[in-house]
Amino acid sequence: MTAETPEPRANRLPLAVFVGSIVVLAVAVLAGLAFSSGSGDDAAATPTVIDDLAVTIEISDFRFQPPNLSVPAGATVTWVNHDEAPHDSEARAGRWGTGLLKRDEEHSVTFDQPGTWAYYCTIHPYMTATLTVR
Ligand SMILES: [Cu+2]
Repeated sequence: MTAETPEPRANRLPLAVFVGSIVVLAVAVLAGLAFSSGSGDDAAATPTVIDDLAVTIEISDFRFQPPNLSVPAGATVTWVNHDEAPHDSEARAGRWGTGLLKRDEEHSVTFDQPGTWAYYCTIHPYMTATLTVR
């Protein structure tokens, strides 16, 4: 009566499927978090003020770093993509863009005129950032 009998094999399969589903769900949630962390207010972050005339913006983990950058007029800004995924940087106003950057590719743009540029990745539009030329 109290003796435990091993479950027949056939009854274990649904448990494996259940556990497998939990794992898949957990991965999906984590992936969702990763995506949500790459969206939203990056462009509104506190500006990183740089005085150099040569500045690099790293694209990594689906983010532009720094996401809000201020540079002096005449600065050359270089975007470098460190992700496996391709990215680009395109001004919302459409005046400039880096073109498609595959992993480890880079593109430089020189900004002579003051202004504030909102830009984003056209492949992943939730990747947003701001560049101010002062
Ligand atoms: Cu992208």
